[in-house]
Amino acid sequence: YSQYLNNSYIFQDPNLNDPPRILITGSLGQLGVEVARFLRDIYGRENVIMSDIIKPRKEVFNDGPYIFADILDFKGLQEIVVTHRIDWLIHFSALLSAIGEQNVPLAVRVNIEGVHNVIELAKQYKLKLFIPSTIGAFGPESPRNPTPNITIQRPKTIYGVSKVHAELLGEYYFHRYGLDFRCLRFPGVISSDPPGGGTTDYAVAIFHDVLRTGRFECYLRPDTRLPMMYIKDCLRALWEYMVTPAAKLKRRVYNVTAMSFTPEELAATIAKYVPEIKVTYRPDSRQQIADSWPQVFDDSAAREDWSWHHKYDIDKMVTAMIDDIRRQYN
Ligand code: AKB
Repeated sequence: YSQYLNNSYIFQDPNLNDPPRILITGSLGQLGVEVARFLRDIYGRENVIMSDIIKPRKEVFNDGPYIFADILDFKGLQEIVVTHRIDWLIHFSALLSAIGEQNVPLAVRVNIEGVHNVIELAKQYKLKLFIPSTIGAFGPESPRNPTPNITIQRPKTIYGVSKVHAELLGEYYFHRYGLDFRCLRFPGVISSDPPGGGTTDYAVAIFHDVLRTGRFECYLRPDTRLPMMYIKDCLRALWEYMVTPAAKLKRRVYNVTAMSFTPEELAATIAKYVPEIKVTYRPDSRQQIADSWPQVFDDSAAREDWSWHHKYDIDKMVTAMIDDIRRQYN
């Protein structure tokens, strides 16, 4: 990621001389490991502390600091913030859309009570707080093509409800207490690390299955259009947004995206590079979730206010993913 150090944007990052100490919760999920690697490259290995309640693979320990943190234990979190002199909190702990429906009480605890804890913690210790939101924060009553930054939000999953709750609570703490709350609504994020329990996961699983077996059975209909983004764009969006001076921000919650495609279109693009690919379709309960989500995401506010721009379209993403995964299996 050192290419970003040559990017003119970084010269606007006032944090470089005095790097922030960053805690990432739920850091063993799809985004955590990559975000930690990315921010360690910029701010130094020791300044980015990964945390979770799971015992990680050995390599995670070798890469930099990793600690136990239970987001439901407020006192434990206070201790971590004080002991490790935390300045930024990146809060990834959450049950995603499909898995959340299978265990609603747990999703309420992790996704809602967890947010109560980190938001109060961030207020007490004046931390900059990032909580991701999602296309899943919209529902069937929202305009779907395109879905603007501000519109009706009546999600039908507990995941979506918990994300709207986080958005509103964060905005409230910003207005009421001046909390530096920042939130991006991400589309499906595509990376070679497997996600877990989401509705957009097919767009990752297809690469693993096709490159191993040549086949893929998709749990969504071939014409299900959803917004998506390659991991490198996601990491850059998060960091560029975090270092944007507060004066430039007209809001605290922004839609971001890079592309929109259907399973059929993704399969056709992969077939350019893996011609023997065979995809079949067997929709399951995730279809109903996908049918209630945005098809095309309007992220013009992020593009205007802090110059967000994506670099990966579907073709570039597919070639990058094929390279990433071939390297993993070789
Ligand atoms: C999911 O599918 O649940 C997530 C998301 C779009 O937030 N990947």
